[in-house]
Amino acid sequence: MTTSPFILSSGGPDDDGEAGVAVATKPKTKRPPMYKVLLLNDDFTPMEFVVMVLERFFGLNHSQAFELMLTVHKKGLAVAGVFSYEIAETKVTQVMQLAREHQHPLQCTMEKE
Ligand code: TYC
Repeated sequence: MTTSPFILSSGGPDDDGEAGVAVATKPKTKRPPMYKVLLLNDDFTPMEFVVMVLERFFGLNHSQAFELMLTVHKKGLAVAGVFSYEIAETKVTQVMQLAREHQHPLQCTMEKE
């Protein structure tokens, strides 16, 4: 967690010279929350289908996609990418729709980081 600097009012060309309580203002520059898109293992979805999904929707090259597919296969799940809420939701919808069209039980979910 990074800390933003505080701005203190005192001195400076705009100061009115009055004595008073120093006011500290925290600049509100909160980054938007990010979401992990998770791919879940199952016993039926073909490995090559998962590799194709990772290439098509997550921008991985073939060897990166194959490696991540194997991680899901062995560990049960893995993070396919981290995105803003809207982008993550779109990825999940795209994966689930394609899996349904091909009648594969592949599951894809999202989770706040
Ligand atoms: N376990 C599947 C199989 O052996 C392959 C697979 C990998 C399925 C990753 C889903 O998210 C997944 N055919």
